[in-house]
Parts: sequence; structure tokens; C-alpha cells
Amino acid sequence: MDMTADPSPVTLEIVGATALIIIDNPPVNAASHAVRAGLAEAVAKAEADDAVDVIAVYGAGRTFIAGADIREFGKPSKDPILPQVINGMEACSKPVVTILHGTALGGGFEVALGAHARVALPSAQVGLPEITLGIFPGAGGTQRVPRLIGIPAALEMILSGRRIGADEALKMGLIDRIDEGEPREVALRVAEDIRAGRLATRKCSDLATTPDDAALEAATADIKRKQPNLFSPLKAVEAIAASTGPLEAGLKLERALFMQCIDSPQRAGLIHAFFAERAVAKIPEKDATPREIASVGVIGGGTMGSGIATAALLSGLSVTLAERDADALSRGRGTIEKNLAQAVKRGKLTEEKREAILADKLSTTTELADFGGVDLVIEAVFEDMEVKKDIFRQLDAIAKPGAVLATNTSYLDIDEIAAVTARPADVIGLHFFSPAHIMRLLEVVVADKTAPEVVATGFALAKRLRKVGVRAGVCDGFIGNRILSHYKKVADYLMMDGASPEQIDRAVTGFGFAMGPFAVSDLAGLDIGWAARKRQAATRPPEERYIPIADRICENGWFGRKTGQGFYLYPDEGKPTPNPEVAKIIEAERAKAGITPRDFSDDEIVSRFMTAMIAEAVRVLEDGIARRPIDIDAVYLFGYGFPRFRGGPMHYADTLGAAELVRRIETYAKEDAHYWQVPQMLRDMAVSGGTFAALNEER
Ligand code: 3H9
Repeated sequence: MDMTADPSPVTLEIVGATALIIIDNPPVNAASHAVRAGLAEAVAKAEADDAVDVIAVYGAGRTFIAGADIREFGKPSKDPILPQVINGMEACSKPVVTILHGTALGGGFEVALGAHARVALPSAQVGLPEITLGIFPGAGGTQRVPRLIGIPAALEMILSGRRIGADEALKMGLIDRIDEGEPREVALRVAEDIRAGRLATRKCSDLATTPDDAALEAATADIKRKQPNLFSPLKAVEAIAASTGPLEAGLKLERALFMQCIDSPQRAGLIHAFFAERAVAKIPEKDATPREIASVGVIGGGTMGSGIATAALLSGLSVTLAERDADALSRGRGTIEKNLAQAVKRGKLTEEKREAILADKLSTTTELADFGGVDLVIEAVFEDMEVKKDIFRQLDAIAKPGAVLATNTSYLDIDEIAAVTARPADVIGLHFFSPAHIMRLLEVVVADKTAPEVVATGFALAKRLRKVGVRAGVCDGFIGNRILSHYKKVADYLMMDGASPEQIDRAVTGFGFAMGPFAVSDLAGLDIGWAARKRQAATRPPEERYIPIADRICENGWFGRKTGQGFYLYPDEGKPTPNPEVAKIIEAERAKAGITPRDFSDDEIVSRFMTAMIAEAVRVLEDGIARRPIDIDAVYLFGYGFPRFRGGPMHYADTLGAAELVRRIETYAKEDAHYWQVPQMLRDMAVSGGTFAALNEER
């Protein structure tokens, strides 16, 4: 190896007649340029060494190669590219075997496919998750996998991107053997077996793929129906289809289509989302030691409290649920039981485990005094400041020293809640999203006096619950709901000025959101927004435009899905349909306000909707409620159904550019200068040419 440069992450060691090639590129042995170059060189050297008759490749540390180095995507590619390295390895005149442990994913598994045999440790997982990153396997995976396991199984594996355990991989024919031990000892043993003819070797490229046009057509139709917005799945199918022809032509097509995916904005968005999930854990308090949490007290057995209790139980914590009377308690317990039964159905939990949780881990009480021993209390009662203060006063008297006292409030001032206790350093916001045992977002809301180790405890809890914890500051609505309450207004303005609720929802889902704003309101319950608007009436600035349509709907007792009608009608069977009564209300309110409805294109709707969202998001940044743009992206990706392939509102904002956003806001401001204001940060960026991505780097 070249000793003048950094030491290579790939070492070649000769043990007897076996060449061991060891890849050591922590943390996940990604196939960076140095790994590719080192691997190619090591294989060539071993092939040229007359003393060597078998070559075994394995990874140092916790895993085999977990994929291409996705940080290199979008930069000019440097030779040798991974397909070259793998083709070279497959062409090697001596048998090459890979020993797989940890997660042999993406380009890592493709390296294994270029070898002449694959042996896995029992705990290993293999897979081709590229589709989740806006690309598809681009180092021979689309050509070698169908040759190995057939087109239908290859389609399923590549289009789902799922991880496959060693047992299943063996059954599918993806690997040749499972062996126990350390990768190095397995490598030496397997080399011996190859030498002795006890393990056969072959090249995937020598196999032929059986044509299956029906499977390809079915997969194409399925993608068009279920993922019409995604770019890379159809490209994957096209590449897989080519595996019935000569390998070289297939690889050439694969590369061309792969590069189209690499160049697509969806690749950038999806990889940003991948990093966002990890970046949010990098908090200023990351060196503080979290407090031990084994038992949790949840106050409130409504949908939220029961969901939180379910999430805690699913992660192995003991939970005590408190409600004010036996009836409410039994309803709460019933919801938890139902949630756990659903988890069994979804394969997240075994029936025995469910029974054990209910028998040993869940207790209920009507006395807060029973919370004296718990490590963490999460309050999830309804949103009333006085009620919450009263609970925190009681908790202050009851909880043991060092217990973390958390509120699940969605918008109330946590500093004010903390101030009623003698221990504000222990008070924090843990804002879950409904259904709390399913939604991945957890806003960890840091109040003025919250201690660093309490923040660290919030993040440790998020990790334990397998949630994405995002650090937020205190303000009305924190990160997510503050932005939501702003852009919901623009949806109302569009409705008042001429678009129908269903057109707005369609435009927004066409952009890629899981649901449109009116369908979301119906699901959440229109009474919730109604109550909030009544509460805000006193402080609403007189220059703010107010749209009374939702109030009129609520006055009829129509609260959305739970009452069978809201913006939509919800028949017992079949799909929701637009509510014709709502159309009449809209017409009447427009007439009352003297508004002549005008046409909005779907693009115009999306433009206003997204610009409003981004403008408020920038203000959230300016106020320091979110630390970095990427924190806002994570909130929207994991809590608000934001289209993952667009990376989050701030990543999307960069694709438009600050100057364009300022131009849009100034145009809309001609109609409503109060609502449409250019945040100073955005104006500065437009002048300097700055980006949100650059802010992520700095902070
Ligand atoms: C591909 O292979 C394309 C080819 O088909 C064709 C090429 C021509 N690159 O997740 P963790 C970082 S596409 C760079 O917290 P875990 C990660 O950001 C790739 N960095 O650990 C984090 O950094 P930090 C196909 C990567 O134990 C650190 O490693 N492969 C990569 O929970 C630890 O990660 C995939 O899609 C990477 N590929 O999970 C696999 N992967 O500490 C993607 C991780 O600074 N990776 N990092 O925050 C994963 O799914 C998980 O990381 C893995 C480990 C399961 C491996």
C-alpha cells in the first residue's frame, strides 16, 4: 500500500495460502474512495501472489461494508468506482469469498455478490436499501441478484429495500452458508473448506436470469399506483429487466440509469432525510450524563397518555398510568390493551410478550401520591394552564429527588409550568405526536432552567422509544405546531379566495404530503382548532385576516371524522367525499365578505402553502426555537408527513433559493401585507447567496 498517504483502510494479510483482506473504515466500513482503491489493489496483489490460493474478504469492527459512502454522492466520482472494483474481483482467477457480519447493505452486499461465495454470521443482515435513498443498487446488484434468485424475488428485495436476516438470505439463495465465530476465524475456516471442495464457488455472472415480463409489468403498475412521485423505483425495474441479456450490457444500462438517479433532486432530498434523522441527536447537551429511567408515570389516559404509555411499555419500561377516577382509568387501560394488540398484529410484539407486559409492567392508580418512586413523570392531561400548574405543584411535593418532570403540552409556556415547582431544572417538555406509540417524532422542549442532564435524559428516552428526538425551545407551538398554525391560515385564505378544500388537499398531496390540511383537520377534530381560535380571539391582531368557515362548520356539530362529517363526509364504507354543505358555507361566507372567487392552479396553491411554511420556519430559526434548519426538517419529516423525497421544508427552501422566496413573499404581500412578511434572515440570505445547508454546517 502507498505509505506516503493516510494509511489505507484496507489491509492484506497472508496466512498460509489464504489472503485475508480486511476492511477497516469506521464506523460502518462505507466503501469510500480509499476503501475502493484499497480493495482493488489488495485483490490484485493477492491474485498475483503465487503463495495464495483462496482470498477471503471481511470487515473489521461491527460490520461488513454497510454501503457506498453516501457523503460522496453529488461530488465528482473518483476511479476506481465501485462497479469496476466488483467486476475486477469477480474476474479474479482465484476463488474469492466474503464473510458477512453486521449489516452488509447496498454497495457492501454488491461487493459480496461479486465474490464467488458468501458466508454470513448468524446475526448478519443483508439488503439493498438504495431505494430509500432515491437511487437503486448501482454496482451490479440489479444484474447479479436476479441471476441468483430470479426476477420476482429481486424486485421485492430491491424495491422494498428491506433488511434480510441470515436465515432468510440462505433460504432465498442470496448467501451460501451460515457459520459461527469471529469473521477472521470463519474466513480462515471457509478458505480451508473451499480448498477441500467442501464449499463450492461460482460467479453470479455465469448464471442466467429467467425472463419474467409479467412480474416486471406488475411491479411497474404497482409503483405507478402507490409511489407516483418517486423517480428511482421505475429506473430500478428497467435495470432489473436488462438482467436477462448479456451482463456487460446490463451493467452499462444500470450505470446510466443509476447516474440519472444520483443527479436527481430526490436523491439529495432522501439522503438529507437520512442524515437529518441522525443529526438531530447532536445537541449541546450531548456530553451530559442522562439520568437512569426504568419507571415512568403517565398522567392522563386519553388517546395521548395511553399512546405514550404504550410506547414506554413497548420499549420495556414499567408504566404507572394515573387518571382521576376508575372509569377513566379502565378506558385508558383499554386503549393501551388495544394498542398492544395492534402491535402484535403488526408483528412488533409476540402474544406472550403482550401478556407479560400487561401482567408485570403496567399498573394504574387514581392517586398521584403513587408517583413517589417513579424516575420520570409525563403529564398528558388536556391543555389548560391552571390544571397543569396544579399537577406540577402536586408532583413537586410527591416526586423523589432527581425525578424528571415532563409535560406533553403542545403549545403552553413550560417556563411558567416549571416556575410553580421548587425544581425547575428537572422540568422539561416531551411533546409526542398522535398516535404516540407509532409516530416517530418527539419534540424535546428545553425550558429556561432545564438542566443539561435532563435534556440528555429526554434524548436518551427518545432513543429508547426508537423515536427521533428534536431539541426545541419554548414558544407557542414549539417548532412543529407553531409553523403549522401559520400555514394553515394560508390554506384558509386560498379556500376563501376561490379554491375548494379538496383542490387544496389534492394539490398538497400531489406535492407529496401524506395528507392535505383539511383532511388533517378532519382527522384531528375540528373542535380542537375551534377552541384554539376562540382562545386566541382576544389577542388576534386586528389587521389579521380571519376566515370563519371552519367556525360555521363546527356550529353544526360537524367536527370531522369522529362525527362522520367535516370538510369531507365519512361514510361507514368507502372513501370520504367532499361535503356539499361545506361548499354552501364557503359560498355564503365569500358572498358576505364580497369576495369573487378566482381560479388557483395546483402549482399556485403549493407555492403559497410552501412559502408560508418556509417563512414561519425561518422565523422559528431566527427566534432560536430550532437550533438548525435540519432540526426543522426532521420535525416535518417525522411528525407532519412531509414528503421525504423533498428532504424537509428547509432543504426544499434551498432548492428554490432565498431570492425566489423573497420574490414570492413580496408578490403575495401586495394582497395581504400583514400575513406575508419577509423574515430578515431570508432577506439577508437572498443578498449574500447563503443557504440553509450552510447554516447546518456552521451550527
Ligand atoms: C449504495 O451502496 C450505492 C451502491 O449501490 C452503488 C454505488 C456505486 N455512508 O446509522 P448510524 C454514518 S448506497 C456514509 O447512526 P447504526 C452515519 O451517518 C448506500 N456514512 O448507526 C453515522 O454518522 P454520525 C447503501 C454513513 O448502527 C454513522 O455512520 N447503504 C453511511 O444505527 C453511524 O450510523 C445504506 O443505505 C454510509 N453509507 O446503523 C446503509 N451509513 O455518527 C445506510 C452510515 O456522524 N446506513 N453512515 O452521525 C444504515 O442504514 C445504518 O447506518 C447502519 C448502521 C444500519 C449501517
